[in-house]
Amino acid sequence: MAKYSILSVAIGSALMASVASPSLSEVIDAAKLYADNCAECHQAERLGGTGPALIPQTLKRKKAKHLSKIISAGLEQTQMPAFGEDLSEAQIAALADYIKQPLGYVPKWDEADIMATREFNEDYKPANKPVFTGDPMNIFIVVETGDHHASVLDGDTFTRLDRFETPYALHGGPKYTPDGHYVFFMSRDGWVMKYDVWSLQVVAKIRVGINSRNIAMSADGQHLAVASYLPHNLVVLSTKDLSVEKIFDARAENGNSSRVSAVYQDPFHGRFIVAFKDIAEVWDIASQRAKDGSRELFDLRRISVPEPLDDFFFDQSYNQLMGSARDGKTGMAIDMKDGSVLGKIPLPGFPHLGSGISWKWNKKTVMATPHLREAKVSVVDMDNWSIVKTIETEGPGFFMRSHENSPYAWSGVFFGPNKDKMHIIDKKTLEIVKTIQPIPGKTAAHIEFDRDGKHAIMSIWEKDGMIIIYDAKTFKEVKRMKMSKPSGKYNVWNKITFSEGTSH
Ligand code: DHE
Repeated sequence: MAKYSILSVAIGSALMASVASPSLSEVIDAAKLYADNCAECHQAERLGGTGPALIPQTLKRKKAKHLSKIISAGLEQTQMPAFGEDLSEAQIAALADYIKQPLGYVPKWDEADIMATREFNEDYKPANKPVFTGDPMNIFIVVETGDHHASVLDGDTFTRLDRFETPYALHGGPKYTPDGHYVFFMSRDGWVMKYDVWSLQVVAKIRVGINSRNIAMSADGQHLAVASYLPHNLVVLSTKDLSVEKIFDARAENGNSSRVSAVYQDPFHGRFIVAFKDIAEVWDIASQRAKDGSRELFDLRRISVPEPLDDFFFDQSYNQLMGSARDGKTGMAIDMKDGSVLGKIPLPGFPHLGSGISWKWNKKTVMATPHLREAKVSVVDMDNWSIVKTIETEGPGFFMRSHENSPYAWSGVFFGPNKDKMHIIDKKTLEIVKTIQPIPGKTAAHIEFDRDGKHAIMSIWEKDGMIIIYDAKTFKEVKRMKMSKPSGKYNVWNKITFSEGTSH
């Protein structure tokens, strides 16, 4: 595997002045400390360079105490040095506080800025067929966020075919081209990386946003859309060479600007569907020219909705979507034709619709979603958008998975004292039939099935973690493989066929 060098980013001129911490600036000049010690790698305005962006959107829930520890001791397996000997405790605390301050403006990051970051792997050699003997449709990608790598696994033998460095802090599912040949990753810092699954090599990468949310592949595999909070936009790249094809400024009809929450592929209508954080619109963007000529490529159709909705779930036809309202208590079903409300669903406890799955139940289709703040899984009838059942769990969850060939749905407890537990739900009775606790005290999260649904693969979401492969029928362990905080796992077949048991 060729070595892939990290790009040093030319950001500079596009940016504006930083915001100092008022509380600490009287005593310690945190902005100067930052400029002297951090700016070289993390960029003068904290937007990221060879090191990640140091802004609240990227640092997320990391507490100042935790950040102080990193500044003081450095980070293993990265180029982040330890400043504990050079800076006082108070200076380190001031820096930790400083990087948690909001930017206070929306940074510019235009086509020229984006294209200046594109880097091809010079050692990349394409292959006209897979260089491995296993089934290319049963390949898994495992994202390992512990040390920012990804592993490629043969899904028949569960052996590792490759392991490579990814950009820092990937988020959301990687997206495959429809033939499973290439896969694209996105990091919270807006880096998009293209990887060739057949030749097992990184192809190229490019920084599309400053703080990005997720990516979506067009049905024809030609275009990749990238949703960002910073700047407020949706960028479409060519999947061939990662060049910018189109930038949509995220502005409502009335001119209001918004963060873009997420972008989704609708495989049946040849379109991207875009969710916004701050404006009451959903966008439908043609991801291919309509055969009857009724829509040009990238034609934008705005759908007005009653309030900002994000975190979508779609019915299997993609004619209706379910979004969560800002209050974190309600789901809203929307007709994609005109934005009319088909139903309001009481979902208190912050449902995570993006993790929802669906299946046939009593001749209907139901969807099930975990909740980020409450210990329950809600099961919703997708014909009339009513709650069929609320399943009590041992703690709030994040991810859920099943497979067409499995009678069970697996749903992990992600938060709280029972985060080491995984529930297995019977899709017929809607009852928990088993709760497993693979390693007490270690977070058990995120399941993915293999192509045939015979095995369920679980993450032990810890730095010294692993994946555990289970027989999906008997729930017996088949194999363990060490991994560094394995987050999501993504099977080529389940992804490209839009399996109802997996997130899309
Ligand atoms: Fe995610 C998917 C939004 C926090 C790990 N997450 C998604 C998707 C959305 C989303 C919209 C679907 C995108 C896709 O795959 O194309 N996530 C959000 C949030 O709004 C939230 C709650 C807050 C935020 O800061 O963004 C959030 N997510 C997290 C985390 O804290 C997680 C656990 C750790 C991390 O990596 O940041 C996390 N999210 C994931 C993963 C997926 C994901 C692993 C892909 C799941 C899949 O199976 O497809």
